[in-house]
Amino acid sequence: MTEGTHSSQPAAGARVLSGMQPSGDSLHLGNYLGALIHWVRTQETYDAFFFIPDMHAITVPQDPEELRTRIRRTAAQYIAGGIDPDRSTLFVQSHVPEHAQLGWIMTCLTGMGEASRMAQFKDKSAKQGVDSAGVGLFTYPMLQAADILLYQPHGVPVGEDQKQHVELTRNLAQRFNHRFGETFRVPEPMIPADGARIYDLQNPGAKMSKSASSPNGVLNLLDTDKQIAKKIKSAVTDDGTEIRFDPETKPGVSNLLTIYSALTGRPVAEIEAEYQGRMYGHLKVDLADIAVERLRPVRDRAEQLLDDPAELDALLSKGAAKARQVASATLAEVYEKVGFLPAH
Ligand code: ATP
Ligand code: LTN
Repeated sequence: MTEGTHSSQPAAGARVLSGMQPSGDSLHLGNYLGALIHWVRTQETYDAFFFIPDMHAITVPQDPEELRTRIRRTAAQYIAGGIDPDRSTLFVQSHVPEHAQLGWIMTCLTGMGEASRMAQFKDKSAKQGVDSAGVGLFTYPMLQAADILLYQPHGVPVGEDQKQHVELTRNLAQRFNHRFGETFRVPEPMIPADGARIYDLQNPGAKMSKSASSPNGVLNLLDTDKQIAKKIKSAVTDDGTEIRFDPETKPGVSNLLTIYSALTGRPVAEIEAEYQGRMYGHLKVDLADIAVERLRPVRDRAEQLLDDPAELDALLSKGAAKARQVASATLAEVYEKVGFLPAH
């Protein structure tokens, strides 16, 4: 993870925090290569907190049983993808009530104008019509600011699409500090410079997303070997035959090269050189093998964890207890600063 436009690398030992919504049955390759593997790397040097923003998930309608399943599935995939619950603090947002409590204070600190400028709200509310969008979708970024500020992190490892929310978080932290006295650390977004942005395999003009129109373009971490191989082999490629990284004229092949490079750690130029004079089919067959081998242990481990939900729940409640220690100290200071009376 290197410098983005205005993100800087926190020092060793610093704290980082991030989360991904439990909005699908499986994370996809974009979540894995664009977020999860970077989180895993941060564990080496930082005091890392990773959580499952289930309260954010209900900003759009959810089926209760399905949501419960998806929270566990997301947790299992965090761990299977390499998050070590002994090293990092892994927890579920709704287990730590301080998120909602600080979220309210952040909401009161935010202007209507600045909230209206949030791109994710504009996109998501446009999909369902602004009048029928829930107010929670509007206040989503303020809850996200609370998620972050409660833990006083130095850095927030996220994809480019979350930069605006981290920017709002910084503004709210500075505003609070200015109004009530120094309280919050102002966190930096940590946006991977090599930020593998993964595109839909069937529609390489759109990012790979849980809400994609066709399931064939989305490679899920929990797909079977057969599904993984099939999706890669039937990926849309471009006119011509040359295997060259050129997102403008060859978005399909470029996406496959990005995935190849991210899965193997080899530079794109080296892969291009290896496939010089060979056909798209060769690249796809090899990449299918690489993806199957790489994702199999992740899926197997996730399934193993999901076979024992009681054990998984116990792990999550241990994480929540650790998280609450930090969150409750921050919230107590905030309550005192805004002028609330002590409860006892
Ligand atoms: P949705 O379709 O519901 O918006 P999503 O699949 O786009 O969901 P998010 O939950 O918004 O995923 O994102 C979780 C994390 O994964 C974020 O840090 C985001 O930057 C990263 N991410 C999501 N999609 C991609 C992608 N296609 N390529 C790289 N990173 C991605
Ligand atoms: N909005 C983020 C999920 C999220 C998050 C956070 C990420 C909620 N709270 C706090 C980092 C820090 C998303 O959609 N990926």
